[in-house]
Amino acid sequence: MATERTLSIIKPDATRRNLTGKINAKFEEAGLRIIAQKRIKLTMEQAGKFYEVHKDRPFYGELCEFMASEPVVVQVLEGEGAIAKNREVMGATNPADAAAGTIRAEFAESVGENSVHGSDAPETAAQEIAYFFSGLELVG
Ligand code: RTP
Ligand code: MG
Repeated sequence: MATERTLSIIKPDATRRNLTGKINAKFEEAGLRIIAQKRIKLTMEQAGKFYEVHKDRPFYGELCEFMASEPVVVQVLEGEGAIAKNREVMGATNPADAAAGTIRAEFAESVGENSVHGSDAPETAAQEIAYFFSGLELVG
């Protein structure tokens, strides 16, 4: 399997509870290397553009407000099959369905406030990484 990069976001419910270190430990234990990372506060406009794919879903407004409510940590994870591996470590969107030991099973508060985001495919990973990071910030 090829080395990949994926975009991860530690969401406001997790940064608020000081869970960044515990979540990063899960990534690193799974063999994902954090090759870029920064803490930022999204505007509503930036959150809306990031989640534009969901703009017609009923939860879109709530999702954007949540993502812009408090700081997030955006990061790039690198490793063998990083996109799928990250989603495995994250667990299912709804923490009630997430496998034991996953980030969402351990830390998520609800289906909306679910602690982490991870890209879902190579094309979206490339777009999402470019949304937050310049090439010079990616030190593999
Ligand atoms: P993400 O994009 O954040 O990594 O999460 P995901 O792929 O597991 O889930 P997705 O379907 O892409 O949904 C994006 C985010 O929208 C919020 N959501 N709320 N209230 C709801 O029913 C609902 N459904 C989704 C979650 O924050 C989800 O992660
Ligand atoms: Mg998604």
